[in-house]
Amino acid sequence: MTGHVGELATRLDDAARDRVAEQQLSADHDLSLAEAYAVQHALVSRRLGRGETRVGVKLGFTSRTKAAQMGVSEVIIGQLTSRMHVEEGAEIWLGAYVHPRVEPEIAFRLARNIDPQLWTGNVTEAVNAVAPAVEIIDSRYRDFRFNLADVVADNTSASGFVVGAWQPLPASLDNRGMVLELDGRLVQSGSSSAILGDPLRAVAAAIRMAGRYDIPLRAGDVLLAGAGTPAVALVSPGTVSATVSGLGRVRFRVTSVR
Ligand code: OOG
Ligand code: MG
Repeated sequence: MTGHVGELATRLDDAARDRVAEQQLSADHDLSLAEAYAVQHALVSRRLGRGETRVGVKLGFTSRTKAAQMGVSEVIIGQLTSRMHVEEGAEIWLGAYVHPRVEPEIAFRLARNIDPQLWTGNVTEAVNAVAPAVEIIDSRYRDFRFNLADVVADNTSASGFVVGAWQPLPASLDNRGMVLELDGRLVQSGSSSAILGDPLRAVAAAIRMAGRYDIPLRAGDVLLAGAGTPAVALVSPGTVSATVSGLGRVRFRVTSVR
């Protein structure tokens, strides 16, 4: 590869730290998917080196409307760290981000450490709880634009996540309404079936992809299945909430003053 994995990871890490959008890596690097995941690992390692811990994984582009919004058509996996976790009801500061967006998600909790090579394919053995969630994505790239390798290298725009009350896994999770509201105003609505036809399929997809790209899966980890609708830009203070029918609502606040 021309350029170095560590150097590219530093570029993206600095962009997040300085909250200044960076030029797409694809402008001067033709990264393969494997190289892009190597950059993602280096980026996450930098966070771990600062004392953050790995707390889960997330899928991207599991929903067609979401993939269409970004012009990317392949499912990707990213890594969640402790610093990205936002408590339900807590307040985030807009100034901490480059150009944040929010999207309604479904979160699963891993029931055990999973070795993808040994996994039997039984979803109910892999996860033991589900919750409504909001993902805060924040591309480190200019204009929130990227190709597949760019967004993989940038840890799939992972920036924050808020998880509501955990509950036992119901028999089915498809065909559930998913709604995103800003200050009580409906801004997106969709169905959980948009997520790979059934969000439970996201569990299998995440395990497969974690195996392929060497991402650990541990008991208690959060697994974000991917947005059920396109994302919405977060530009002003207020309250963000996501509701998933039958799973309830999760809420947090946004402020423009520190
Ligand atoms: C990439 C992340 C996609 C999802 O839920 O589909 C994603 C992006 O859109 O910036 O998190
Ligand atoms: Mg997402």
